[in-house]
Amino acid sequence: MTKPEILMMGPYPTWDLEDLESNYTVHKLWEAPDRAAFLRQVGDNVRAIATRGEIGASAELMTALPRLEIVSCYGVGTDAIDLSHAKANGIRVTNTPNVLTADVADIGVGLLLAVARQIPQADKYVRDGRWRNANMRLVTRVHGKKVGIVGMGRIGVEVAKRLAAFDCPIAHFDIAQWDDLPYTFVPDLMALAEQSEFLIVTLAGGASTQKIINADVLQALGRDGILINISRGSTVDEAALLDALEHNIIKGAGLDVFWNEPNIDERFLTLENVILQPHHASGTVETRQAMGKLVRDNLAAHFAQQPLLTPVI
Ligand code: 8YV
Repeated sequence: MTKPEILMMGPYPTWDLEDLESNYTVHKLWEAPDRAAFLRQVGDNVRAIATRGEIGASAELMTALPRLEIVSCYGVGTDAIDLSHAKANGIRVTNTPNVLTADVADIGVGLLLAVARQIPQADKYVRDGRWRNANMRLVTRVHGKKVGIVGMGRIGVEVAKRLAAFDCPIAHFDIAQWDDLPYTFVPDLMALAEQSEFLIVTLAGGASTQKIINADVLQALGRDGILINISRGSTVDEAALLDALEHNIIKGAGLDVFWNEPNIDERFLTLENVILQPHHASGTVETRQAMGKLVRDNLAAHFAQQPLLTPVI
């Protein structure tokens, strides 16, 4: 039997690639020197796309694949996939929810601790031999501080659980109010920023949340405030954030995500009050194995005409 042909948008770990290559004919778009020519060459036979959260799949790409049946996304965020095009053309879409939630929440808390307690700076302080001459400057406490969570989905709830254990009062803002949560709902983002010492963004990306963290929100968070972003770069107005960090409008930021990844704005690189992560919140061996398995299981279910495990549409 001939193997179904799939288009991979970006690299996956070897354990996934080996498995995919034994079940499918895999076309690696990221390795093609001329993307358009490659798509003209293989596009007619491609029945599935295996993509990643931050790469997605555009309408233009899907249109170049006339036999496309399914887009399987290695990631929970589907904001970079043109879902309305997929829906209109009967293309199924799957993602990898749940398996990465706890890891992303862990990094949210880790970044907060790293920024407030200046853990990377302290490490450098010891390595540079400066400890021998003087004690390090004092840093900011985390436990007991007021936390505002922007976006109370699966990841927001896990961040809240963790910081509640740090005795932090938790408040949150979201488009919809969840009545069954034991945290204060604040229906106005500006009010949440004003009352919070730490603001943690866990929203989904997309047009409705684009630049929701703007200059006014950062001003409201204030000079003692810390911003953590583990959502999408698009949720933050990056020019406003850089200005806020450069002029001490806020105290600091911990960022896993950016506009224009991986070629981030170089102004971040010279700032002392920001901790940077390479979009790696779900990047543990355990979680990436579970994400890859879910991508593969969704594809296998589709080609066996079984129900999809985690359908988006
Ligand atoms: C992954 C993500 O880093 O889940 C998402 O939406 O963006 C991340 O977990 C990414 O999809 C892996 O390439």
